Amino acid sequence: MIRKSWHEKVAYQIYPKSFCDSNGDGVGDLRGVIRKLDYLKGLGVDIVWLSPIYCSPLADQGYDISDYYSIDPLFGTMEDMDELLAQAKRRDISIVMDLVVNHCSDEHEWFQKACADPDGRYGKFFYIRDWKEGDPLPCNWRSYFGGPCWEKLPGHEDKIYFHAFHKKQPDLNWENPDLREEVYKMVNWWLDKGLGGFRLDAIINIKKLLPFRDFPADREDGLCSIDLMLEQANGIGQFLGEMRDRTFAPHNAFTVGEVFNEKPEEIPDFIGDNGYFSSMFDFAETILNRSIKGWYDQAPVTAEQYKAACFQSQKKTAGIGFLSNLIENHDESRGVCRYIPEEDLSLTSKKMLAGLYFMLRGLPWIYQGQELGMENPVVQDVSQVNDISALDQYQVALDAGLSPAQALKSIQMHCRDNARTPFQWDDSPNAGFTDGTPWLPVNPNYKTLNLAAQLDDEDSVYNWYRQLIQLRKDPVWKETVVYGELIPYLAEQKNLMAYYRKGEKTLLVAGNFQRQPQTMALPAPAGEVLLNNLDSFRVEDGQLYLEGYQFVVFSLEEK
Ligand code: TEU
Repeated sequence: MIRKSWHEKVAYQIYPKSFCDSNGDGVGDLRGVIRKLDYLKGLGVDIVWLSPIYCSPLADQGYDISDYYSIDPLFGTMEDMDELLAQAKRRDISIVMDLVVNHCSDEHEWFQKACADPDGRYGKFFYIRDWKEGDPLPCNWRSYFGGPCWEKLPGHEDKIYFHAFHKKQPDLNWENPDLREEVYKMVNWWLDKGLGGFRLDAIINIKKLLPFRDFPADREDGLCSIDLMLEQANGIGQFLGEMRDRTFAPHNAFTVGEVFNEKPEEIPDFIGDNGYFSSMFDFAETILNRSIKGWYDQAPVTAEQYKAACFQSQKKTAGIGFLSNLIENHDESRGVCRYIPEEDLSLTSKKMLAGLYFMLRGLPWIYQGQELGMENPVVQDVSQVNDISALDQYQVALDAGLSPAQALKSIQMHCRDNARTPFQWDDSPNAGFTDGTPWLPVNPNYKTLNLAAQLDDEDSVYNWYRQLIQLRKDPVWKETVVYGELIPYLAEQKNLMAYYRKGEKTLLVAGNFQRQPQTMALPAPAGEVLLNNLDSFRVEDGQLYLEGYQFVVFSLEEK
């Protein structure tokens, strides 16, 4: 595996709408991000991914782009963006944007022109089919946000178009070279401007199984999961390889793919030395216990499952490339609420989870607020829900026979609003996020859980993340933390997640993923303790005593 400079970095995701509002309209903006660059630098961040800030009707919070070349006035201006790029560069921070090219907005000029003339140039940018009332749809795939993937083409009674996500997100036809050229032109335009690279949204969906066809229905609605078509659609590499060669590679851009459902044999093609992307997110933990029936049927993740998923991901990418490791993002619940049982949520358990994923081999990502240990808010009523995906899943739960109270409970864990509540800067009104009314309510726990309270507290989650980052960058340990081989240790021992990192030196990383204490046999005498989320480090007869949720990283003395 060829070593690349970004391997040593630490990456951070900003959800601009909820990060920092500079003008009091209740929505975070680019000037807010600029204002907080020193904060990010102080934390130790090198790469920042901005969720979409392009012009958008915000049907899916900016993942429905109506103009790829403009900034939505809600977030600022192109001058603000240029200043952000310049200011970030000054601090040696690289800015990465979302590249949302599986679909655009139905308000994008391309789609408007396609509606005006479906047989013309722009009609071929989309998947448009003839259809009349009573005909079967070209396929019975269920869109990610519910309902069929087909919608009537505005202005045409006899035509429909395909959308894998919301009906306001028509899919772009990647089979059409003319469309691909437009995409590459746009990508190069941004990279020429000085953008560091892209996070590739929903990219696995750009290759469709054609001709469209039905699969057996998996719910009462007669539709089937779109995952079935992803499994069978081959040949995405032609598009991704072409995009890399025409855009990312000549610019030496950093890219991270949002890739679910990758086929194991394709991993080298995706993230090998000359992969389509620099890296891709590891969603193996994210998708644990997903159910075809919907969110209401999804069981909580156990420590054993979490450990097995991490080790499996590590195994399949060892020696090939770097995964991007995460515990949460703007689509998921807060990791500390997802992977730690509610009754065990504490400073100690939050730090353990942070340590366990951060020390894995790969590029560590921090989602805004994660470094404070931010938690899911408790949704009291469905009328408070903003996320279109959660609203759909609420209905799915009702349709399955759950009561409204049960349905509400069922969407609480996976509602995408969970991680989208405003960043908690301090204990002033609205957590210091805005002087106006925040677009999504601030989590009421901000009075005690906020950055200002954590900055100078050396025991805080924030300072724990700083320690993790410092260790990754420490000249003595860097090679081992970044490149050391990951070898599971005592993988069979229940609720113990431990692994070696073997590089120039040997480290042992261990977390007691349960409330009860347990002991761990040491393979060799412990050397220097580099991280410990508690004070004690007790070894007796070659056994390390670990308190509940204790997490330690230490070197092993060479035998
Ligand atoms: O997500 C794509 C995607 O596959 C997700 O819908 C995922 O299956 C789900 O969120 C898991 O809970 C991306 C963006 O991250 C998301 O915010 C967008 O809504 C979506 O693409 C459409 O652009």
